Amino acid sequence: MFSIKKEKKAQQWVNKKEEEGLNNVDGNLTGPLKLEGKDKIRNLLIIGRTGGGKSALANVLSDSDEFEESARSVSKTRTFQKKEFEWNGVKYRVVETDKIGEGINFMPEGISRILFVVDGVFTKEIATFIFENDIVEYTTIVRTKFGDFKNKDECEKDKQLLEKSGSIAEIVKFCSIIYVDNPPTNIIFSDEDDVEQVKNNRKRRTRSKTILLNHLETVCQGKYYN
Ligand SMILES: Nc1nc2c(ncn2[C@@H]2O[C@H](COP(=O)(O)OP(=O)(O)O)[C@@H](O)[C@H]2O)c(=O)[nH]1
Ligand SMILES: [Mg+2]
Repeated sequence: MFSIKKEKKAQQWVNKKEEEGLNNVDGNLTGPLKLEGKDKIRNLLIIGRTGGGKSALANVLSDSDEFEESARSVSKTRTFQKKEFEWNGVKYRVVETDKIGEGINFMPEGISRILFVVDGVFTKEIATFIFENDIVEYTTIVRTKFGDFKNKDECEKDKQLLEKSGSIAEIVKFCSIIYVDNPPTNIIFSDEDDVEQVKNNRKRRTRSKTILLNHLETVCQGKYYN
């Protein structure tokens, strides 16, 4: 639950940001960014519940199938798995982990961005986790399995609903939210329909990748978590 103390902390944080004059453009904080060289690797830490789509997202970003995706209920996420890739001449390292603390230890250069995968309802627990760990500024909420991800109006409607939802509203206002859909491409073909389905799913993944990396290009400017 969101305690009064937490809400106070949240409010203080918001006040501080407003005093600093940081504006909230399209959900992204713009502030005095410390620009780093292009060679500096940007670490992306993917966190979120089991089955939310962390491995799928890691594969989509790094154009691979090395992260094991599973529709089964038992977690397939290894405690820590990483892969490097490049986008528009910038190097990234994507890391999937269950434990945020471990992720930090494995990345000496620090974390450029935390990708918090949310595949359904944005709960108070998620908001509390983000506040408790003081990661509001470094977090992008990646809403996976969002069928209408290509439709700007639908994404905007969802965002507006979240911004009106009580104690999680402030978090939503200050974290960026990106909508994607990364449907499975590891289906065992039974017929022609499956072949078509996978073709289409690949296209959706490519589109999701572009949306997310365009966003990361603007927010990962050497702003590190630690
Ligand atoms: N339709 C759809 N399915 C997804 C999406 N992301 C993941 N999945 C599927 O959801 C299941 C769990 O995904 P996985 O990446 O293994 O979750 P993890 O436990 O968080 O690593 C797999 O069957 C994925 O193919 C998505 O954005 N859309
Ligand atoms: Mg996984």
